[in-house]
Amino acid sequence: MRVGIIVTEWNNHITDKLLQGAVEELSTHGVREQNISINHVPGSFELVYAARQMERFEYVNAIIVIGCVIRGDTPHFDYICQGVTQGIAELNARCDTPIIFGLLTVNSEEQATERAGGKLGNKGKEFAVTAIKMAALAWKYQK
Ligand code: DLZ
Repeated sequence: MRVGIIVTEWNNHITDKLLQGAVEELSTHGVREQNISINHVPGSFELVYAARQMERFEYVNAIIVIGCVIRGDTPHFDYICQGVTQGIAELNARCDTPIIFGLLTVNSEEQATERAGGKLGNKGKEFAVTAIKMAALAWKYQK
């Protein structure tokens, strides 16, 4: 199994931990390190384009996009969250490769930390398990 991961530089103190959790979980389930392709993008808004390019040009069985958007004082939060959510949903409806939505949308730094290896665990591990399950589903329906 080959898994692509796209991860943001924005809030990298959080996204690096999610990435680490995802990679560890994938290797626990037998995905080899050389079969995990990792790409970085500046921010969450860029995840959709990168996922589309990866879907088109790289052979992977599932793609995980990882980002973290923290609510601020401007409407930017809502625009980014909406853009990424809609963009990834549209790609999933159109493409053959499942794309896993690993975007934390949180109100505070504290909420992000809790989900990136803190008291609520590491969501990166959940993204990895979802990727494996969806890759298996995609394999089942391959024509
Ligand atoms: C501009 C911006 C802001 C305000 N906040 C975040 C954030 O919390 N998380 C994130 O991943 N990216 C943020 N960005 C950057 C945008 O996603 C994007 O990179 C820029 O608008 C350039 O397209």
